[in-house]
Amino acid sequence: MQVGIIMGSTSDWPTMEHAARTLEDFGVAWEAEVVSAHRTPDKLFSYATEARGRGLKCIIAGAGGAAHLPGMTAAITDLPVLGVPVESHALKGMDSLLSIVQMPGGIPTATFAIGKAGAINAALFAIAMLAGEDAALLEKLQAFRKKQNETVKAAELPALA
Ligand code: RP5
Repeated sequence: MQVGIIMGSTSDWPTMEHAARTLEDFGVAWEAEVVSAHRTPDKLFSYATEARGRGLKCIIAGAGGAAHLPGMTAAITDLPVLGVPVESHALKGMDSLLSIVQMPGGIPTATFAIGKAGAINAALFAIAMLAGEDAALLEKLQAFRKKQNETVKAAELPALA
């Protein structure tokens, strides 16, 4: 596996599956697991400790509310950790965002947008990192960006009602 996707709860999967789908579309090998910083701290410790040795190149971690999973993962492993704030019911993900982004100096955790866009962008960011040493993957990323550019330019606005 190249990219590990972890999340605090099965309830995060509808958001985090967008990261998995994006990696899948680019042919990047991924795995996904529920690893809760609060409910299964022992699993978090072993997952983060073993990640580099198992060959993972980075970890995408999604969590909502008191979203300590990305930061705690980054505290344990020296792999790049890409944090996705999952939209919470009570505070719409602002709690998740602030929990992930406000890391103390010394333990960097990349932070993406709340929800689906963040999950997709975390995967694209992981792909961009991996593409530095993978010419075929770089070609796919460039083709994706070119197609996106063309699609947006070709889009037409609806007529007035
Ligand atoms: C966090 O608490 C999870 O990441 C999830 O976003 C949130 C709620 O979890 P559940 O109560 O739905 O399991 O740890």
